[in-house]
Amino acid sequence: MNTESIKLAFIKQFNHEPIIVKAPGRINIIGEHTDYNDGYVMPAAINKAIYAAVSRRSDNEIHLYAESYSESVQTTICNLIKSEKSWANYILGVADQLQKWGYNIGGFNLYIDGDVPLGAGLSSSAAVECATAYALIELFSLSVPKLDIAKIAQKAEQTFAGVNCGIMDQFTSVFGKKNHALLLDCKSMKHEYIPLKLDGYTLVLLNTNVKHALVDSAYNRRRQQCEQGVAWVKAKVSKVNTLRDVDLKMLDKYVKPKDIDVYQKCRFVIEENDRVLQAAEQLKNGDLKNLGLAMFQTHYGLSRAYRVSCEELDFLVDSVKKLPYVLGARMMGGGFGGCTLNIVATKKVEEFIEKLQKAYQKEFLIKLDAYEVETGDGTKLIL
Ligand code: GAF
Repeated sequence: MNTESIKLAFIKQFNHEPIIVKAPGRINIIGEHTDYNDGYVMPAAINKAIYAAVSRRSDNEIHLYAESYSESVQTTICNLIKSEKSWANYILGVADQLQKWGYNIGGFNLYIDGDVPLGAGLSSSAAVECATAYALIELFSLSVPKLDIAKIAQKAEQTFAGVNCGIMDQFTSVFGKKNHALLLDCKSMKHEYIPLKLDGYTLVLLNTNVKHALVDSAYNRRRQQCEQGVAWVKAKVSKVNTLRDVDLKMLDKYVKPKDIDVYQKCRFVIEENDRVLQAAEQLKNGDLKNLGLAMFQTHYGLSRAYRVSCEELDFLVDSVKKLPYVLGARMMGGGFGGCTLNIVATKKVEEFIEKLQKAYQKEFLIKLDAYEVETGDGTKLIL
């Protein structure tokens, strides 16, 4: 996929010259389901991206075309409501939010394509939102701070896609930096770039190619449970506002007696925040061995306590635990399918992929896709 081919496809569709924006997908090294709890995350942008090509229209209409679906949607900027086509909602949601934030936009043509695998937990949706936001900002010469671009994109996902997501995916798509992980404090929104030095090791994604039903409602339910836990603590300790302010003692005292399920979920988040801070130090010190162990612990917690894993993800993580050349592995993103992230000795990557593909095919009769991950830069104008 390159700038020229996207430009030509746009011209074929709309008969105009476009400007083009590229927004990356992301991996998350550690810090899962912590972002909407004001916690810590450590993701990185990847070299797979969504491209949005746009041009102005002289009327108030919005004409969209998605290459991956060979589908188009048309509406107007005065009638921004949810579409039946879910891909269009990520774009319309952003146009709606820009207006709600007080930015003036006119009619536009938008063509979208990309190589972020869809539904694989690599944040293709956040990449679509960030690409759209950035493209419209350029097209209508708006001045929007970078952090607000991420927030507008996040709000679009919440309102038009119905997922009450945190800020991690959109933040990473906007702020990502090649060869670096991002340590983000989702409470203060302060971030730090940590060089991703993997001497002799490679990050490999294994895509289960499954996405189990009701992912969005299960995600929203987890968030509600965390909020319920906070409410029970807050009733006794008024200074508490999010799980970030809660410690394990408070949890044991005020949440455990009320609901063991809510307790386990809150506990996972508090422990995961600690793991992220330790993992950041481990990465800085080149201690990949302990970083890998932390990833296994995160997976265990996501599977048993937070309960957002599935058979296929658990199988992949369990299968690699025994391999001496794999330092760590875990499911990534919202859960219930998508990819596992693995730290694998570079010289064993081929053997690793072949082995897992065979085992997975045998167990589930499903093809396992595998990608070696490279990091990439955040959202930018490329034409
Ligand atoms: C999804 C959400 F979009 C993120 O905000 C984050 O909560 C993640 O799941 C889980 O860590 O990707």
